[in-house]
Amino acid sequence: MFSRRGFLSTAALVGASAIQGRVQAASIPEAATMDKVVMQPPLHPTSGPDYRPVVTLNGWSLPFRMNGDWKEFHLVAEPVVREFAEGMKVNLWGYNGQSPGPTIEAVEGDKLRIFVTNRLPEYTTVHWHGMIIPSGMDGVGGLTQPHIEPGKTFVYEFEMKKSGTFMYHPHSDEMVQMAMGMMGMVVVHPRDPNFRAVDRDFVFVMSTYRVDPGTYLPHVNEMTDFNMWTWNARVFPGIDPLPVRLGDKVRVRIGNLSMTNHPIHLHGHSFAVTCTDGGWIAESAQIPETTTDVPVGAIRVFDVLADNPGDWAFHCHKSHHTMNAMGHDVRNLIGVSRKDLAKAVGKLAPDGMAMGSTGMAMGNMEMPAPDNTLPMMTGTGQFGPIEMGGMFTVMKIREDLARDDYRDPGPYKFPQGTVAYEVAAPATEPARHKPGRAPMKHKM
Ligand SMILES: [Cu+2]
Repeated sequence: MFSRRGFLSTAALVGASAIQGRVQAASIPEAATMDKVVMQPPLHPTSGPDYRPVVTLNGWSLPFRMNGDWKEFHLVAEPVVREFAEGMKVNLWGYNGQSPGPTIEAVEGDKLRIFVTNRLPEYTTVHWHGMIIPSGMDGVGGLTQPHIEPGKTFVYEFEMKKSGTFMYHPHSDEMVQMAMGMMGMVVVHPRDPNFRAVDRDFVFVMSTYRVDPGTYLPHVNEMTDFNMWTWNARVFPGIDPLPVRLGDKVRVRIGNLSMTNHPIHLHGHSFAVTCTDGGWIAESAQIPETTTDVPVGAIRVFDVLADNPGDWAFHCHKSHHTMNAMGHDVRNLIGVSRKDLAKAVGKLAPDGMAMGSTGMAMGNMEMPAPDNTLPMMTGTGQFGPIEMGGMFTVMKIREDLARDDYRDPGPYKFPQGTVAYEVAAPATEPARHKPGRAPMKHKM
């Protein structure tokens, strides 16, 4: 790739590498930017060692250039507008046009040089979560480096000592900057392409926001009562599906930079956690699971053999985390007479609606919503309302997907006779078997 450095004399080049490859302003690589919120095709490397690239849910990988034996990236910290799902846009801070920032991909043993330009209204740094790097590259403002003031560019240089999955985020006014969406993932591929090789490799980071209906900015001081539970700053139905070919070995890498844990559950399969931000887990130590808890400030990577075709729900198992904007201060009205309730509500609020007396299923209900928010539960499948939001998407396992095809294959065509079905049943209460023995007497 073209660089100003090409004009420098050999002597200057030798001198440059002698001082640990420190760079001059003239040779800062271009900063790529992204204006789309859908998963970009895998970025196959055109230089440096080969690897099978990952795909980022609703995201992309940052292009790099080779400069000698250094792999150079350029991150720009800046305000961005992120669409959480159609109908809701939020003013966040991120990197290179989106929040979260692009995924950085490298290979074990690579020498990385990462330029960070600060276009925020306050200072920042970048911390490289989980990577084994020199202390002065760790990005803790004040402790290991001066903060990067607005308008300034800093350079981080380190060798990727081990393969695995890592994250990046500021260590500078951290509460505000993370609550504003500043984060991204780092994937370091093994030098040996056959080590734990998979056919498809997905990555995303979880973050949460409180954005009150009708507003456009997260409350950065919120600690617990979030209303937007996101994967890569997207909520269902805005989260990309995971298209997979039947028989593929699939890897899913999940980071958690929210303020609570998320038990992540995949239907129809069992998987094994194979890697954390600390490294690879020996095969003998892996256990079969269908849900894995991803703690705060941690990464869990699972590998699964996609041997069961269909549309498989993939979601956080905390049921409040698969909802969008909702109030949590609502009483349980199940079993309360709807007539009495409507009367009472009518007195207080003539346009009010009594709901909740038979549950809260909202599938066929249309309610006017304020601007810039999302329904609590939403989404439609081929059989009706899905009634989900937040951290929910679908792994779509199909026989006929091409190798690098990550396009949404649409709804699953269920083979005849494989879908749960209704039977004719009498309207009266069916006879129930009563156990023959006498009720137990409790001894106090
Ligand atoms: Cu959750």
